[in-house]
Amino acid sequence: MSAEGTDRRPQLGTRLVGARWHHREAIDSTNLEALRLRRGGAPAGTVVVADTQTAGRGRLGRRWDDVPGRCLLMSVLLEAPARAPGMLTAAAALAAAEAVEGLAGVRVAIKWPNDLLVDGRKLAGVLAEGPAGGPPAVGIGTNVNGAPANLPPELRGRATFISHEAGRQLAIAALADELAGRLDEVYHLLVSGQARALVERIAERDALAGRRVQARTGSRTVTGAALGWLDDGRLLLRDDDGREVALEAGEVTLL
Ligand code: BT5
Repeated sequence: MSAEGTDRRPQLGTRLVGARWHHREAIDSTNLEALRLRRGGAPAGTVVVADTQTAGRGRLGRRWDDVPGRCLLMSVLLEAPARAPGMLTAAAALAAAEAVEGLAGVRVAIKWPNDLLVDGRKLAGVLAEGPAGGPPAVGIGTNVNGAPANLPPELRGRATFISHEAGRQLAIAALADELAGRLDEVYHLLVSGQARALVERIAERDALAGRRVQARTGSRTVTGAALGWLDDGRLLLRDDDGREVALEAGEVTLL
């Protein structure tokens, strides 16, 4: 594959995603690599996939771990900052959930704002990041062929893999292509003003709606019932005093 990456859109049947496709054996972070490529002139739709990351990134400075060669670690440069940044994360989470369901037949729940869960265990996470106000890289890490025991001890009780759930291995390259195709489709919905349709598909897999939760956002804690996602990516809650609260960012725990 050339250093400039290959245009795989004809093969993938996509409009944007896959405009350049880069594979790295090992890299610090596919998000960081995608943003470096952007600074070197890479176009929107550029994809970076790696076999392993040496400094995989989660939110708020947290780590993303992988088992080399057994996880899909993928980042995509998108075109423009979304008016509702949370929706880029939502779009990527939906694309990943639908890709896993389509290829592996495993039912996946989406937990606001960025987690994919199977029976409460984390299968994948999404991190959108980029220069302030600028177009972002959207990174998706998915555990594919392995078992929780392959991960660091502190994650074993909280994580799972597609193969562990499906009872069979999945070709990581096939999952990458499927995810690229689905992301292209949902991103198009987002930029063409159809966020409602996207949120309806998330609602079918919402891990929180109707559940009692505690949400922490900044220094604030809200306890109440999760009502669901809004069209701009915020989470709507009804707190214990009966007030509706919409959260832009934060951590949610099921009570
Ligand atoms: C996320 O953050 O879930 C975002 C993960 C994004 C990873 C992708 S991989 C491709 C791209 N390049 C990057 O460098 N990052 C993106 P957060 O919600 O903050 O969750 C992080 C937490 O998930 C950690 O603190 C661990 O508890 C847990 N975790 C880490 N690795 C995991 C794994 N492989 N499976 C399940 N849970 C994991």
